[in-house]
Amino acid sequence: MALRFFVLSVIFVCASAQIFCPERWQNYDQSCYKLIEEELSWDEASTYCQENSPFNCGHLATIHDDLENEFITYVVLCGHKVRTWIGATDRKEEGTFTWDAHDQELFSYSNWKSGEPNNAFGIEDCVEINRGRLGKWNDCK
Ligand SMILES: [Ca+2]
Ligand SMILES: [Ca+2]
Repeated sequence: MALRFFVLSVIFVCASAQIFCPERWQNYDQSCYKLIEEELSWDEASTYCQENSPFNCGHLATIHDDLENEFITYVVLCGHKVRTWIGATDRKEEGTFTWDAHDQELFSYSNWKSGEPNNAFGIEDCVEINRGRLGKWNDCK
């Protein structure tokens, strides 16, 4: 049975120039972020983010460098500190992680916990943040 975690959602703002995030969303770089505290599977979380963003361009959080990882870690800690999905998955090809959905973004950064990703029991294809250590990633189901 799939574990159900809270979701960290990111929305990409479609317009360039200055970014004004909606109320209760947080701005970082060119994006707006919001921690969604619902118990959802990774698939449900992905769908939720796509269907519940103000500009219809939301998706699970993607992370591209240490500073962004720190920002996301901080956003998650403002919630109830439960397990939280990010948008990475290796569903298409085992061991090759990519970002969810309409992401042409390269998977060029990762912050795995020591020993991860381990694809435990051969079924771990989605990624959570803050597992074991702050800011660290784990593949899970
Ligand atoms: Ca896997
Ligand atoms: Ca794992």
